Amino acid sequence: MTAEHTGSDVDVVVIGAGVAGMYAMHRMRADGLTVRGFEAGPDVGGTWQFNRYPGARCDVESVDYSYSFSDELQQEWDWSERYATQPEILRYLEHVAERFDLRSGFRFDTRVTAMDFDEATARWTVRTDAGHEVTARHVVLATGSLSQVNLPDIPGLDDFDGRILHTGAWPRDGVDLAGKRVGVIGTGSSGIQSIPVIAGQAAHLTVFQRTPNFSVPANNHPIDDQTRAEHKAGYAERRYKSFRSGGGSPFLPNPKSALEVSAAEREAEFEHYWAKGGVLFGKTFADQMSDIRANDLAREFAEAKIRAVVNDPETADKLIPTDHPIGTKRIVTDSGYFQTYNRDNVDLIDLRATPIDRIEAGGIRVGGELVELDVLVFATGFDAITGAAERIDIRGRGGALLRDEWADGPRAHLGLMVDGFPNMYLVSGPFGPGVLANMVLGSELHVNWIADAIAALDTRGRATIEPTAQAVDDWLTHCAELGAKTLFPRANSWYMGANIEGKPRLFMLYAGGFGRYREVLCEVAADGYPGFELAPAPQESAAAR
Ligand code: N01
Repeated sequence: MTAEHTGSDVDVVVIGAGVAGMYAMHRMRADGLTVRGFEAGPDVGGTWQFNRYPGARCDVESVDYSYSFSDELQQEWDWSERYATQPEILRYLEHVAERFDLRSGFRFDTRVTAMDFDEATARWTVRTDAGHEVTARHVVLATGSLSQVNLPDIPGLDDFDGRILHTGAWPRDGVDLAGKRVGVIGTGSSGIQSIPVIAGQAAHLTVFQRTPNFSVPANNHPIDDQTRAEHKAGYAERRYKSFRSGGGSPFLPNPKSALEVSAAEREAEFEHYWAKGGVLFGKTFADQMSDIRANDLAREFAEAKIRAVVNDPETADKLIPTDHPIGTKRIVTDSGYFQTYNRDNVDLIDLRATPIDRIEAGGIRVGGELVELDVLVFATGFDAITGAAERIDIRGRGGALLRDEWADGPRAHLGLMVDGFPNMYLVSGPFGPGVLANMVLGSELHVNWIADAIAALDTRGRATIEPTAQAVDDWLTHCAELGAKTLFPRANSWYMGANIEGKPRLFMLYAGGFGRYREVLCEVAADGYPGFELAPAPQESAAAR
């Protein structure tokens, strides 16, 4: 059992006790570093602690969306379903925390509010809302890319007499929706997952849809004993493939072009990948995400699937996206979403046709009519990728404030480090693969790279690592070029920052594939960190002058 490290000067501060922060605590401790962790929430779990909304589950298969760092862990843990529910994933993360004694390293219910880099000592001072002040050589921001909830400022919100909820901050003790008139605003992954379940619980549900989304049935099922045994026997190969794949799971896209095959083969392939379920539909053809003609074929197939299950053609029309190529917003993985609109107790309001006038005490007024509500659920997403880091007052060299430096768009080399902010590491930061890959393996990859970089500094007697401005510029250009070869920039998605008013619109992910990204990180470490400056401690460099 490792005792809580309460020192006020440590090697590493880890911010966040989600999937990434938990592994960072484990790995850094294993490396013999002193570590202190802070977590704003009441316990471990990050995303899976906060997103407790009805129907929440992962859209990556449980066997893949799990840590690879401990074979004993993956051999001993039993997943019950192909796509795990939020409660099961949280139980898993709690088990990991127990097993590796991670909670003792974190202070919970404690939010980091500020951190400043002192150039004279090459140390960060980290401050919390509970009055802690800790100095550290290194800081790992494991603050999550989808953690800062977006609550739109709709006129009259404060006037509402009923209960207001956000899917990303769902109450820990649950919510009883029985007999209630519920409104859901937002039809992204959170809305689409929760709407069928809320419809089954509430007296009446009104969905306020601004933009329809593509969604593919999960084809979820329990994992039987034989499959579970096969998973466990095959973990080594599964992980090997995942770390070399495009998306961090062991599934390869069909290498063919949608445009080169016969209509019959195309249809059969679409059916095959549709049956695989969820985001895997995006892998049906190699050019589906880069050639609009191929994408149109996939889109038309998905539209027909929607029409086939929605009874009312006018409702089906409203539910079919027309503003973005399929897959340029994350394809949702659903369980009975479109069929929900066949229920008598569900209404769909198209906000493009009839925008919200205002929220009132009794509900939402739309097109002059009051929709009476007891509960209003915001499934309106997150200030993604940059939001959590920008909420902290982070001051790097010369007192530069990170959010000011990022005002025209974030900067980060390899999705990991920012020029002017030495020894500060972002896990799943901007211009990494982010959600285009499996977030658990992505977090492990990042944390391992960070831990190796710290070890390299210590071995070489260097104090700080920091990317050069040129390296950041080059990486941003590279990411923009990769993005421009895809259809992603055509959507007003959170990948583009387009879901938040005033946020710079640019593609903030690395689209070169997880396997290639991993190779780049490995090459940079093996080649002695080109693009980074590894500097001695300031007093040593002063003495040498
Ligand atoms: O958020 P979103 P999310 N008035 O931003 C609408 C991951 N995730 O929480 O498109 C009316 O996708 C907005 O409309 P529009 C996954 O990576 C994974 O659903 O901006 N509507 C949109 O419909 C996912 O991509 C899982 O026009 C407003 C919705 O709210 C990411 O998290 C489950 C509005 C927000 O959709 C984010 O998903 C859940 C307004 N003022 C989440 N403002 C799984 O693993 C916003 N909207 C399955």
